Amino acid sequence: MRSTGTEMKLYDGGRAPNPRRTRIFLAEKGITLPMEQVDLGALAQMSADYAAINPLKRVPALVLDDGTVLTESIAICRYFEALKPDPPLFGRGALELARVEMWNRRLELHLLFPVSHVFRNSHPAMKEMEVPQVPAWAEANKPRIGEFIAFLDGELKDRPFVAGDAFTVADITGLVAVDFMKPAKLAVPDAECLGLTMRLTIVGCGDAFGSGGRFNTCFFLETAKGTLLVDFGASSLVALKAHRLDPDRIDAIVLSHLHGDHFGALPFLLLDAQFLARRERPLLIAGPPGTRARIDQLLEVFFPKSTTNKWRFSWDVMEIEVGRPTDVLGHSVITTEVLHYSGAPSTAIVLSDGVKRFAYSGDTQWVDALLSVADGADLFIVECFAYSGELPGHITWDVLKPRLPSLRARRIMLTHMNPVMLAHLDEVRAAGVLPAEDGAVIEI
Ligand SMILES: N[C@@H](CCC(=O)N[C@@H](CS)C(=O)NCC(=O)O)C(=O)O
Repeated sequence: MRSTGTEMKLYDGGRAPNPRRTRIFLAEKGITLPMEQVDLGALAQMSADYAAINPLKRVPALVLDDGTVLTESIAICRYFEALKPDPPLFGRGALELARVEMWNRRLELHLLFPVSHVFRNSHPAMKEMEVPQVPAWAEANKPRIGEFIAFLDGELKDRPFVAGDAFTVADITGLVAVDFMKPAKLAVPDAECLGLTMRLTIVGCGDAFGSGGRFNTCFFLETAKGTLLVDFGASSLVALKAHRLDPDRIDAIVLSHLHGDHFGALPFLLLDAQFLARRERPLLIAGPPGTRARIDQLLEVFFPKSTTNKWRFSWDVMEIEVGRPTDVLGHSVITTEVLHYSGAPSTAIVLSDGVKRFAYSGDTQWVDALLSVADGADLFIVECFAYSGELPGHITWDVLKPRLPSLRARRIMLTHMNPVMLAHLDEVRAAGVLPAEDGAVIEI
């Protein structure tokens, strides 16, 4: 199969289980790729454009640089396993390879597929994708799922991972299948037990100037407890909509600092919620001391008298005291002051849902406090505005690179890059660091 594309791209399907398998696999490998969302809710997989890429009209699909198209989530995973064998996720050596294959197939045949049959044959939203829906087939699969889960539970008593001592693709299939039980309305084990607690979508990772066509900073975090954004720069409302992320899903926004490229779209979000989206749910905005006054100024500059609006939904501002652990809708947030002038304290943020830890430098020049911000983080996103030399208020690759070994985070990702820095992403990857990409989705 071939398409006319010229740049490697993954056609992704958001929460759907098979695209998720591939994304989690890529995240474990430390591989980032340009992605395009195929909106299954809008049946975009059925469009003529997408059918030209995958005539089977399913996601995921990977288009290689030469236009070759690979489909089937596990085939795509195998492709990347061959290109980047470490860490080995399909096992190594005859016995391990076979064991991983056995468990992956068991988890597909006895868990993922039955859960999918239940979902596709019973959920009203699937009417147009599963034709005809056969409710009796959904019912027939339900007891099989319970039996297999009980069997799996017994197996997992003596070892940490499904196929042995190491995390493999079989664990990814299991994790995605169990997570898929929720929309299928099957009783799910506690999300925190599954370690599936935080998912990041990069809405924007650009600098203030839109370098590389990237949107301003905005990280979209979904946890078992809610949907939180970190920063909301001037282009972030447009970016959310471009990525088909519904602003109404946002429970809270946490701001690192009060520069336009990190909080400038708040008036547009609030007015969109008021007049277009007709939001009813409350919204919490948390930021450094001074946030309330600066949001009011912003509202008045862009939309005079908007501060006197009679809001149809409640929105509150919480000013986070620097250095004091603060609860934001069940998440623990702790900020650290960094070095970047913004008329109020500029901060780095550590946000945890109790299981996973997300850390972000905010905008800053290098300060040693970033070592403790990164310490123990599952993902540390650090700004790296420029490539060479030293700069006031921002980190450069020259400054960051020698410090990478002392950053004790599971994964490190660069953001907020200017055009020169963006031209050196190969060097970043070679150093084992992920470059952020707008639209990338990462299971933390
Ligand atoms: N075996 C394929 C299955 C792909 C598949 O069924 N994808 C679903 C999302 S999980 C899909 O595209 N569904 C759209 C539809 O059924 O119309 C794989 O592993 O990639």
